[in-house]
Amino acid sequence: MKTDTQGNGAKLVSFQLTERSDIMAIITIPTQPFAGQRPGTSGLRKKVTVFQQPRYLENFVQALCDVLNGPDANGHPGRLLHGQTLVLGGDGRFHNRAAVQTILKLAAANGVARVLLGQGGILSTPAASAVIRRHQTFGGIILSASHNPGGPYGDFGIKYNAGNGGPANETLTEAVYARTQVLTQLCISDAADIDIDTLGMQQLEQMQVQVIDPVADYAAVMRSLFDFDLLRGMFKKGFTLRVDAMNAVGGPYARAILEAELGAPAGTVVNAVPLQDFGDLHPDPNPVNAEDLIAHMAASDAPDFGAAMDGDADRNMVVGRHFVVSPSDSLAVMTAHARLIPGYRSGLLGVARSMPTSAAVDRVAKALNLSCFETPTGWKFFGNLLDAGRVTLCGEESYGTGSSHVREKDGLWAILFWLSLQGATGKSVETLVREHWQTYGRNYYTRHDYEGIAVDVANTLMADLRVALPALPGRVFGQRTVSLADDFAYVDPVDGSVSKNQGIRLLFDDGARVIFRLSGTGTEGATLRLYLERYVADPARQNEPVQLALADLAAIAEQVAGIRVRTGMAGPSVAT
Ligand code: VG1
Ligand code: CO
Repeated sequence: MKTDTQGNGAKLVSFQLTERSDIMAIITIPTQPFAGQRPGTSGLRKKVTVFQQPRYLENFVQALCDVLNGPDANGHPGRLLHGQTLVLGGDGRFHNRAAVQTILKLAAANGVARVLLGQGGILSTPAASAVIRRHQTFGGIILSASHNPGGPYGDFGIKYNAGNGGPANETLTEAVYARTQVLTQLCISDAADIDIDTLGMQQLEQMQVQVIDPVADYAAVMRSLFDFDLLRGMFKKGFTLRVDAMNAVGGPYARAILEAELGAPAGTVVNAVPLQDFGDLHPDPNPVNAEDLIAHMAASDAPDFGAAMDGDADRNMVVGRHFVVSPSDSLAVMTAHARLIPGYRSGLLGVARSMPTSAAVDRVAKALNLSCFETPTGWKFFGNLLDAGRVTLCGEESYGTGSSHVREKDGLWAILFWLSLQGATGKSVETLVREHWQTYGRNYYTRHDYEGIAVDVANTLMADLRVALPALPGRVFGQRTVSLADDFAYVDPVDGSVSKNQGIRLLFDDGARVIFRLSGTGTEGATLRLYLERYVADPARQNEPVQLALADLAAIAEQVAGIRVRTGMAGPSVAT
């Protein structure tokens, strides 16, 4: 051990064995805080060009390591991360490979003993969660901006998942943010890049890097939940499926499980090779972005079942022949039939949905006598409920469903679930949903996104709504009366933590809802999300086009918030 100062200002605090200048060493480098490194709904997401700034990624990861290392008894830097194992991988988007190398060098310098790295730096978000859980690691770092566009001018992202496999809670993400704002130095190895493509063990400083098959652990979890023989039998009998992986990370997982293991014909998974820029597709699986899949499912020779996943393979869209399933309905149908699936044969502990997700699942929960929780948007809020054994299935309106098998939403899991439902009942996607509506009623549902709004316009709109809230209850709009108007706040039933300002909701006396919320995943301007929902019990009135069925609620939203006047937009940029 020796202390020295290098020409670039970096301070050499230790190096190994000899004093040869090419030997790898752990060095400290002075740094300065970057503003705005606060994680949003799901991690820190910024333009690639922002992440490419020298020390931008380094600062965030150093802050994370500092927080994870914790203070010792005297308030000095602690060593909680020392000797621990972390999982590392990402969705393969542009900058993924460079970021992996940087993070490995920081991890090695900050005491991490071992990293389980997905081969090529690849791990889908649910697979990363599965690896953390199966190998009982300290936690993991996931590199993804999920459904955001990729490529050199697209987005990049990073988030930390804890030892339960789930996204860090707000206490931790806030602590990391606070640390980024006072950081003065980085501790990093100056070793050469390692080979991230060859399976097996390598050494980086004192740290072992184990390059692992990104699919193996995840596939093992799927095998434990679903009846693979039943699914194999379906394909043998000619069942047809089209999975659009949108040139994103889900491709290799879907190919390995659906085609190689379950015998679906080659070509069942399309856009199956992950590309750094997603081949210019927007890997957000909704009917607008996955229009090619929608077109195939509307053709005369449509497959029996269609599905798509997003950039990091945690989202799913379920499509039948000529029939698109809303994510909120998907959660409700899955809940109603869960016992048909081996992994859920003994029943569910409870269910949870994010606040803007439709209340369709609430009706199923009531009928099955299950507890049903309403959480803020973002998967991190399901973690405590899952860990405490209070819920088994969770879902969000944004094409996300998942269960206690991991602590992330899971796109391919949802596809296997729906495939299994069709195999077990012999019914089509459309029949399953229509029968569901007949039994439970239909919750017409849509989300209108107003993208690229000026941040101050969006903030003023929300602030004005907050001011208007107290006068809204009792106000009559056409046939409806407002029964409740508030800014959603959540008290976590497990740890009592409080999350405020989670979206403005107007509840009406007929069960309809209008919700306003600002997105927390974008990287440019603000996105206003308007969520509209209306309940119809009468089967004779369940076949209206969705936008038509909700037009009167959209008009109420406009009357209350003045979105068009404020934004100058004639309508939403996306309505799904
Ligand atoms: C969006 C969705 C939210 C989801 C989040 C992360 O957040 O609305 O339901 O959990 O993305 O999904 P926001 O704050 O933009 O509304 V993913 O697949 O992008 O990690
Ligand atoms: Co995602």
